[in-house]
Amino acid sequence: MKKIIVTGALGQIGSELIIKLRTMYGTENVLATDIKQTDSVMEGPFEVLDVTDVKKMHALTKSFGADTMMHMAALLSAKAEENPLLAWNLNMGGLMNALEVSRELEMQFFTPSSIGAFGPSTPKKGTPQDTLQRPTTMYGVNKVAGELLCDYYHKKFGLDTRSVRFPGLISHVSKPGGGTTDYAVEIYYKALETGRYTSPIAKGTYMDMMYMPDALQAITDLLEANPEKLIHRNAFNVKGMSFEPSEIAASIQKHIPSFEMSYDVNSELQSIADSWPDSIDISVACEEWGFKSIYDLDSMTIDMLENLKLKMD
Ligand code: AKB
Repeated sequence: MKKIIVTGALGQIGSELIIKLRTMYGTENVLATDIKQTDSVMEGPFEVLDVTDVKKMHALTKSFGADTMMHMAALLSAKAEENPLLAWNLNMGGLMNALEVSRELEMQFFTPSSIGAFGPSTPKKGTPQDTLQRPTTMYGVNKVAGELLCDYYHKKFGLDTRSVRFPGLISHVSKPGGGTTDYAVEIYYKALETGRYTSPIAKGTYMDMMYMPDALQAITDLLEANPEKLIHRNAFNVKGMSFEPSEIAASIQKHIPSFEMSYDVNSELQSIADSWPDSIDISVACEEWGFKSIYDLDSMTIDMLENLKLKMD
C-alpha cells in the first residue's frame, strides 16, 4: 500500500485528487498539504505546508513515512504572467524542494506539466510528444525546466519521476484560478446562472482540454504503470478533446437553446492561448502506459450541466 504526500492539496486538481487517492489507498495513507489552512471540509490527515520551506517538507514527509510525492502546488499561466518572479520562486523553488526530498527519501515522484510547456514555434496541430519547446510565458519556462529536471533526477539519481502535460482541466467540483483555459469552466457556471457568457478568448482559438474524471484517472494510471515500460520521464502529452469557444457554446446550446455568447477578448490571455498548440498528439502516452480518456465535449457538457444544476439548487 502506498503512503502519499500531496502538495497544493486545496488547488483545482489537488482537492479532487485527494478524494480519489484516499478511496484507492485509504484515508490514513494520504497526507494532504497546502499553504492555506483547510476549512475542515477535508477529512483525513492535513498539514499546512509552504512548498518553499524545504525543512518542513522534509520533516512532514519523513514523519508521515511517505513513499510517494505528488507535487501539485503551482501558480497557473495567467497568474504567473502577472507576477513572473513569484512564479519562478514558487514553481521552481517548490519543485526543486519536492524533487530533493523525494531523492533523499527514495520516493516515487509525480508532478504535472502542461500544454503551456509548448510555444509558438512548436507544431500547432498533432503536436508530437518530442518536439520544439520554446514557450514565451514564465509558466511555460517553469514547465519546460520542470520537465528537464524530472529527466535529470531520473537519469542522475534513478528517481522514479512521472508526469503528464495537462491541457485545460474542466470540473464541476473545484474552479481553476489564474489559468488561460479557465473560460471553459466559467462558461458552464454563467450558462446556468445568467444564460449568457462573454468569452475572453477569441472565436477560432483551439486549445486542448480534458474533463477532470479523465485527468484523475490518468494520474493514478500513470502512478501504477510498470516503470519498465516508461521511456519518457519528463511528461506525457494527454488530452480529452480540443475545441474553440464557439464549439463549447454550441454544445451548451443543445441543452440551453437560449444561451448566448459574446466576445470581449483579453489580450493577455489571448496571447498566451495563441502561443499554445491547437491539438496535441497523445499516442506515446497510449503506447507506454495505456492512457485513455472517456469524455468528449458533448458528454462532458451533459455531466457538467447536470452536476452544476444540482449544486445550484
Ligand atoms: C492554465 O491555463 O494555465 C492551465 C494549463 C493549461 O496548464 N489550465
